[in-house]
Amino acid sequence: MKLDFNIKNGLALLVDPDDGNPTEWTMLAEKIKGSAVDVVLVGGSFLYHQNLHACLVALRSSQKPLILFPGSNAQIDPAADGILLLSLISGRNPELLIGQHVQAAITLKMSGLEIYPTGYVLIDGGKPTTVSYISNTQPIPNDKPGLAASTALAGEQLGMKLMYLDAGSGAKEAISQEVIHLTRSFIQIPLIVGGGIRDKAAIQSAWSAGANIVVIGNHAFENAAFMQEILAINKQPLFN
Ligand code: 1GP
Repeated sequence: MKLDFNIKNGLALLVDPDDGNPTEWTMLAEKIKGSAVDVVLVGGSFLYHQNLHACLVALRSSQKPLILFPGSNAQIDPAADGILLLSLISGRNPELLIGQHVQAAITLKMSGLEIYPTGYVLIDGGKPTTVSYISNTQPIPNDKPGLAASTALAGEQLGMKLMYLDAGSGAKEAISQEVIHLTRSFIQIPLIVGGGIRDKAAIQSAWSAGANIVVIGNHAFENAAFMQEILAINKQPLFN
């Protein structure tokens, strides 16, 4: 299942394989089927259980594209449809710019996964997140839209096919409209935005600033009412 990320008002649900079990993921897949969710991202910056494969197998019945969002080259599994091949371009850690990719290249080629080369830009979301700790990088300050947008532009010029602005899982503050808007005006490629999004207003705000796809993780799993809202969200009146 190949995914066109260049959609309007797209929604991605991020599933962390460290949370849940096959029964729960199967129930989740049933809920996602036919819902407003366009794509399911699976992965995490640090996984301490070996649940990735079981999670993907259980989520398959959702009939949505399953795309790996890997924290490391250990998170490659052909049971997915594709992988965001992330290069952490806001950081200066060579392992996450090219090192892990070299390690994974042959495995990825053999996997048959659809590869989506993705510029990954961390923006400060008001508190340290697992991803900033694990990646050993500094996020870009949220009040420096020019720096974020220039970083994304450099990624596009280097040939990346998608751009992901992330405040990190559980961020206190979602990425500002200014950052999203300026980045959108600098680049042509599809823009994914996530981190700390906790209500419909924040989703709409990211869409109207130019995000193609908004990623919802933590809060949907902490708050059943929000999960229901996302699954049933009516995107039509929100079109720009
Ligand atoms: C994190 O963008 C994702 O990488 C989602 O973040 O869990 O805060 O929704 P949340």
